[in-house]
Amino acid sequence: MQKMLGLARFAALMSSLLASGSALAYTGAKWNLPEGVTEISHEVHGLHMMVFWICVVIGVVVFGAMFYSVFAHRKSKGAVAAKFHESTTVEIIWTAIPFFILVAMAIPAAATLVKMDDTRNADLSIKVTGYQWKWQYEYVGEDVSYFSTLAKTSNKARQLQSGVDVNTVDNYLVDVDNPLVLPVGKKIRFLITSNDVIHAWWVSQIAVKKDAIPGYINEVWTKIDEPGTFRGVCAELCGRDHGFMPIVVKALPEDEFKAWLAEKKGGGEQVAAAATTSVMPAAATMTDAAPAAEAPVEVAAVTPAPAAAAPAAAAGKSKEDLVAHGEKVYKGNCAACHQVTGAGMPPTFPALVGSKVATGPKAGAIAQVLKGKNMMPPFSQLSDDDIAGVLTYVASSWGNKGEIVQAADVAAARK
Ligand code: HEC
Ligand SMILES: [Cu+2]
Repeated sequence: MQKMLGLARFAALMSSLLASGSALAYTGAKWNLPEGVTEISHEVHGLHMMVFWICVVIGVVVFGAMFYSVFAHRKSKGAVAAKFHESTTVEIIWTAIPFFILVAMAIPAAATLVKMDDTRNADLSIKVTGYQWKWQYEYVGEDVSYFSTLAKTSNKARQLQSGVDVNTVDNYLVDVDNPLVLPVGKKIRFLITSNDVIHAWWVSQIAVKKDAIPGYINEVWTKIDEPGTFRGVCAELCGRDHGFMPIVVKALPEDEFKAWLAEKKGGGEQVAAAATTSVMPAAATMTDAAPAAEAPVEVAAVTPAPAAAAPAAAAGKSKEDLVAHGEKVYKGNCAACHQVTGAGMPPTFPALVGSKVATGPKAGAIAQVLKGKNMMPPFSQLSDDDIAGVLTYVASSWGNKGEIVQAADVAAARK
């Protein structure tokens, strides 16, 4: 009877602890993982809370049993320790229970992970390139590309003896000059890479955190539910100014985004071409681009192509233009394996000099670049212009005499 009463009291105590615990967890939301503004971020938050509560229950049960035993079977009450060796039953139980708990946590977690990885059918692709110590954003196929660096106000205040009280600076160290502008309600695919060391692009409210690794392109996606400004930071120690390369994402309603993009195109901050050459200096492998082989992603633009580009595409570019553009694309994307000289590194990476595919019918070369082959990753993330340029460059360099490829040919091959 005494024992029963003790247990009941114990249970009451524990349940009241639990109740106050949950109240604390919710009122103290600022200490918790942010819920974010995407379906995935809600799921991640849900998983986090589920695992948290499982841990709480385990903690309470284990420590409860321990404290209860210490208290109820203390020496002063004349408790005598039981003497036994090995209990198969107990061992099976304490192996099986954690096993099932882990499985129960792994099932929903795996489902969310699979969803996170599915970058197919994106409406817009953004290439994110990390630099020491800034980010570059490239709206794939839109001819819009710019750098995003620490806001001047923060940069000034952070200097030694700047005399500025950092508490007076808005969004100190989490503000930038040019935020990444995105449309809400659209599936956005990020192609994340780096130009120098490993960085990581992390904006927790849109549930994106991915390493930016030179020579690799990591894919991740988001679909933002509501307009707003979301802040993040580089999450991989990348050198002296690692703490000074924040990320700001500004999500706009679709029509405002379109207007912004149109203005950006007109405004012409065209650093895209110049930057292409410096991206991915030593691409040895691009394993993460491989899933695209199973499911080639169409880089569908949110906005229609600008009017100016349409006649050009119809008439086609001159060979000189194609070659000039293609050379940059080649050096940025292909030279790592096929070498600047086109000599390749046989036997693994074939020479493009005299290559039957490169100089043969253009359909073959286009297919090779769009879909990849064996060790060659697909390059469907490049724009039609880039692929047309690079293939024309390859077909007419180093003594090669092949066909000119126009963006329209590539567009047709994507269908
Ligand atoms: C990661 C290394 C790698 C990169 C980067 C790469 N390729 Fe390749 N490429 C290969 C490999 C490997 C093959 C041979 C594939 C096979 O036939 O098994 C190949 C084959 C080719 C061929 C056919 C050659 C032949 O005669 O069989 C062409 C054309 C080609 N690549 C063009 C390109 C272009 C254009 C780019 C840049 C957009 C590029 N490659 C980037 C590895 C690469
Ligand atoms: Cu960094």
